Amino acid sequence: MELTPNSFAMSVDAGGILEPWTSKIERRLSDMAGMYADPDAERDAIAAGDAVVYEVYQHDMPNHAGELVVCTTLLYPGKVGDEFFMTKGHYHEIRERAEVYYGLSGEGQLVLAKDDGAAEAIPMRPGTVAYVAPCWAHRTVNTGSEPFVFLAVYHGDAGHDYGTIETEGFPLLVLERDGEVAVVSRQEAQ
Ligand code: S6P
Ligand code: ZN
Repeated sequence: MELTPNSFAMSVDAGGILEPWTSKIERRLSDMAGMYADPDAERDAIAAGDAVVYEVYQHDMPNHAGELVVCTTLLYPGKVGDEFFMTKGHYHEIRERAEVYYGLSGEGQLVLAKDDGAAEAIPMRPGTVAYVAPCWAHRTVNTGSEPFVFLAVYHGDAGHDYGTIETEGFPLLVLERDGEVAVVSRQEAQ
């Protein structure tokens, strides 16, 4: 496999878009159907316009542990019922692959979970550098009223396992309760 031969610079523009990007992901509510806690609110939100929840601008790299993939995520503000807009969330296919998140604008929570049931949430704002340790699934949630934008850096061979989260979900939900941001266990929310 050919490794990236030369060093180079990237930049993030005022709108949070990484330049130059080589691939873009756009996810709407319908692309993550079944992931929000309130199925009726989710169905209504999809019927009411199926909003774009987030976009990812990525500079792809060779699939090699020695490479680092860089990308920005623009997670839009919104709610499904009382649950804030969020990413699908994933484990890395190679579980031991860590990741770094760097908050650029807006505010949110980084929700983390491990397959032994451990879970936690790290608040993120501009300037926050969050270390996603090996073996932790991760999801971000926009708890503000502006786009929550962050940069991520991860190993070229990490891969993404979405299926485990699609089946099991996260143990923690991020909800608006009495006008406040509340991180609650899924059992407590039901
Ligand atoms: C990649 C990294 C992020 C997410 C992005 C979208 O390892 O964690 O770039 O891909 O925030 O989230 P998701 O869960 O749909 O990939
Ligand atoms: Zn990741």
